[in-house]
Amino acid sequence: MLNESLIPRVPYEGCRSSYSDADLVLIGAGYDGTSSYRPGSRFAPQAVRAETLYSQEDYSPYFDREITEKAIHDAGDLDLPIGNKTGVLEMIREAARELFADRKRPCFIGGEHLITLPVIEAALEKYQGLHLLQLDAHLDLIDELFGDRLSHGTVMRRCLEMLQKGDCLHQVGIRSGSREEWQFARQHTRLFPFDTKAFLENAAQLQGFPVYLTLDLDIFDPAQFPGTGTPEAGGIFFPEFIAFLKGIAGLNIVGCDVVELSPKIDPTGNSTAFAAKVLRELLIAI
Ligand SMILES: [Mn+2]
Repeated sequence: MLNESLIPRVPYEGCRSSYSDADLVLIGAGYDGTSSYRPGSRFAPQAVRAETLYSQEDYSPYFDREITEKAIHDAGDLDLPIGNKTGVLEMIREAARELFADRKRPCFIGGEHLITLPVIEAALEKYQGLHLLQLDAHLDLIDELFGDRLSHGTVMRRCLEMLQKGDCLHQVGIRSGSREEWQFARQHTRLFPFDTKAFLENAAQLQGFPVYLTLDLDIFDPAQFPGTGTPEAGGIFFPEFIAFLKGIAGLNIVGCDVVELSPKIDPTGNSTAFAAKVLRELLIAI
């Protein structure tokens, strides 16, 4: 156990709420140590802030709301011991514990998808009956990837083991995975492949439950979002994402993360700008 606070209390430049006043706390977890194809998501938190997050319009015409109406504190980035996976996961878990204990709703900026695992561990200590809502191109249900049980390809399998009940993991927009993973998902999770429509028809069932939203940006079609480590053709487009956010507006979202932006893969910067807008609309919507 670490005794000192892990959450940087000096607000990032441009952020308007103090930590004590904040409902939502934005925090970077730039780890990409298990990325199997193209790494680089460790650079995402800084890229999102530096290039776009604080230069966008405050007003969202989709929600008729300004981001300044939300009490959001940007705590900067965790100083992760990159290269030490156990240490990275432990630090993220402790930071998440601290945020949940302080009654904050964390929004982690990845990093790769493995960063979700320690956050879910911490969330389960706080919230009984937690539902995990995953937007992703990939199932992430492999038991071992390259002999490793802890990777961005196994992360939802590990989360599922902690959730213990398959009807608590909702996998939305999925369009990739091995036959074994798909068979496993059909038996053990609530699977809504290819788009968000079927999930939204059932979203009311989550009313009253604490819900954690994990957004793997590779759910989006690579035509608009190429800057990710494992792109998959056939993804959703931005207007569908806005409809999804409207569809979950009544749910009790207790925390979220946005993962798998790899900014240097898209040197135009468009993917980073896209991710920043996604993040802004998400923060305004929840
Ligand atoms: Mn994923």
